Amino acid sequence: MPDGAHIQLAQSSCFPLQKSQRMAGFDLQNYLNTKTEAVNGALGKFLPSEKTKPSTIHKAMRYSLFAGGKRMRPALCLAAAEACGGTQDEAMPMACAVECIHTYSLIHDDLPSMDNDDYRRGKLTNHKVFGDGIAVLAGDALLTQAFEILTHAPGTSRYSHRDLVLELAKSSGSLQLIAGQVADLEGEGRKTSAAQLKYIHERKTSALLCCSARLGGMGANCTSNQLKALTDFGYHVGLAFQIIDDILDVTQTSEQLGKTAGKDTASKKATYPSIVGMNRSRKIAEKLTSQAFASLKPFKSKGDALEALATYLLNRNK
Ligand code: GRG
Repeated sequence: MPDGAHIQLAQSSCFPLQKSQRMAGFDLQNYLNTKTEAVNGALGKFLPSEKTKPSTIHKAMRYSLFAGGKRMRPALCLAAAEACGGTQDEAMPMACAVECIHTYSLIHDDLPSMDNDDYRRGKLTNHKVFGDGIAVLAGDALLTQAFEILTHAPGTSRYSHRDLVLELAKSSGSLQLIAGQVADLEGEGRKTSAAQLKYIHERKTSALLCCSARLGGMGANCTSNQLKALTDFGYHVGLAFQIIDDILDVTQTSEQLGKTAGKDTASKKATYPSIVGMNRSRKIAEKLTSQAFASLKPFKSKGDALEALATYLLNRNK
């Protein structure tokens, strides 16, 4: 099994949000392990092997892709598909595509010209191992690979293949993911308001998490009401995810996170804890998670995996 296939869930939580009675029987650890293994297997098949020439680029792509990420975006995609009555196999190309986009963004974000990080996913960053040039290309290649993988998702009666491509392109393009990164870069060293920070979080983080859930639903031919519910869910979970990420940067060690901790404080970056304080940040993340739960009502018990994922994302320790 590739590295990182098993994820250890947080043992304790400082958050009061509890699992509902129905959810108490849901084995998220097993769910995540199963999904991660399936996603890693599919990614391994979709990507050219390390031996394929030019082997340096395929080694570099696989190095970061299999470095042990939590696979939250694919898990949300697969869980959303299941909530809408779809199958894992149908949703897999979309789950793999969002993970390729996510990994590309991490490789580029770590470059010296961006966040300049030495560690990611518990390993040296891509450019530290392969050099800046190959790291740029590995990110580019994963971005392109995502759309190639998406061609394996044929579309449904409600959503054409074009709709799926548009969804991924819009979420990762200059109005969303890239826009968030631009605002982040341009905000460095400047006073950032809570509204500006929300703008960054919506685009840098929430957009791709939301897209993951929406693609899962679309691939399962969801109704427009289900798509709206998944959009609300993904948006709120995405914002909560980034606030927790900001909190963990302060409270956890580099070893626990697998990347350099305390960077936001050291670089005087605007974060929720720095703007509204730690307690208020936690309360906001909890409220966002409650709002995400509320969007799941139409799915009844079929939304259990999504609810469990949202709870995990709130309580995670890495
Ligand atoms: C397009 C270069 C470029 C950047 C876009 C996504 C992004 C903006 C930058 C990456 C760094 C960052 C702080 C992103 C915010 C989202 C986030 C918290 C990513 C980390 O996601 P996890 O915790 O990572 O799911 P793993 O490694 O577990 O997959």
